Amino acid sequence: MQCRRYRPACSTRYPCEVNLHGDAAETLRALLPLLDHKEDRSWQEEIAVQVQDWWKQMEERALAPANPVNPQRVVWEMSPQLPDNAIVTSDSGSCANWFARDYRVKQGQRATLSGGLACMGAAVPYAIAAKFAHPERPVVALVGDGAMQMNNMAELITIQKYWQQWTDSRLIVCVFNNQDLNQVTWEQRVMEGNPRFKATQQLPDVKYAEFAESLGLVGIYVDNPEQLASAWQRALSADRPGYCWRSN
Ligand SMILES: Cc1ncc(C[n+]2csc(CCOP(=O)(O)OP(=O)(O)O)c2C)c(N)n1
Ligand SMILES: [Mg+2]
Repeated sequence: MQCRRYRPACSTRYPCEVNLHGDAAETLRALLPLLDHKEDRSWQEEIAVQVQDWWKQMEERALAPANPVNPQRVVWEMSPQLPDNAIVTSDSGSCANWFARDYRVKQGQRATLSGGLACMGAAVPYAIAAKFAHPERPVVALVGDGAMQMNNMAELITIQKYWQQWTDSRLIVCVFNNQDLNQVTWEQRVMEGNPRFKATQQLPDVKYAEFAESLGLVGIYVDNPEQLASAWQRALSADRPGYCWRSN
């Protein structure tokens, strides 16, 4: 660990008085004995209550009725069913919001989002990389239909090529099919008065589950929220990569 008095790059967003450079765990361990224990726990307790309220709010939002399926519920139903060693990846798009809010990461799991909520098309390549790095762990990729059509569909062919090499064959690609570039639609709604440019915003409806089946993978189609839990169960107990598809 090194201590430097001044390094402008480290103070880009918030002014730092002392910049420490080092392995995060090692550095924190070295700092811990220097902290004074505070007797007043009121701030910590307040945050604990707020966190509880947040999860209650997330549950209400996820279970809010929608036709055909509320996308928040897709991730909400996934979360408790994931094994402790699961790895979850998310694409850019509205699924990044549900990944960030509705997935409650457990100790031992790993979660990866394309940096800065930026690059579309990352989720399935990330998931494949995760399978090569950890072939014994189940992996889930959350992907919008726009990102799916951009490049992730082609990566199913890569999965088909390699899945039999993986000791745990589970790689679930969960597609949020809303026939829309929804994240952009929301941005335009909030910032620009909701202009729509159909030529680029309206997406073809693709039979993702059937495409997966045509490759010899499992295809699961869901358009009823009550079937989400059992769809995750099926995908997580399948003997090969699975493919969860939802409408709207
Ligand atoms: C390569 C790339 N192009 C464009 C964008 C801008 N962008 C961010 S989210 C998004 C729409 C994503 O649509 P989709 O994958 O269908 O997910 P949805 O938001 O509909 O759930 C776009 C175009 C980006 N982040 N990366
Ligand atoms: Mg979409």
